[in-house]
Amino acid sequence: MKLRHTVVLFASLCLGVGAAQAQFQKPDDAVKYRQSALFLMGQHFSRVGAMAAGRVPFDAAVAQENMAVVMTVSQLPWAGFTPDTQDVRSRAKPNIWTERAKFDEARQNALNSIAAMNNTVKAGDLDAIRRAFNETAASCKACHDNFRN
Ligand code: ASC
Repeated sequence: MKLRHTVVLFASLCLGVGAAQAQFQKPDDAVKYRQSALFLMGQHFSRVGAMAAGRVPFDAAVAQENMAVVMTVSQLPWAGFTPDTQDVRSRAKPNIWTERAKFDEARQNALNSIAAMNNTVKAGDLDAIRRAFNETAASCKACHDNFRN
């Protein structure tokens, strides 16, 4: 099952971000899709975080590669938050759908911080990366606090 998710996500990435607009065969697939994308974002974001926190040595090229993945994959989860997934068991809170404008704003804040952090990572100043990482992590957390159980 895990492998199948990975294959689906990989195929979607190959097709480009437009694939994020794809219809899902069933609500369960939409949930798996968004969870897979958010899981990958977390994996790659935290690799940069480990450098920002000094847990692993800073390597500019590795940081850039990881941020490039975060930039691409962060386009994907949102298409999986379809209203028909409200009955699927997950940590998503119902106010995602009742306060959609607020949810979309939280998403945009996160995407903006990710883009700003990507520029910082490209520039390579570790102190600035640390600040950008903290801001991005705060934007992830704000969305989780409001919209995730
Ligand atoms: C991460 C990750 C998140 C965010 C969040 C920030 O590395 O996987 O979901 O940062 O924990 O508070």
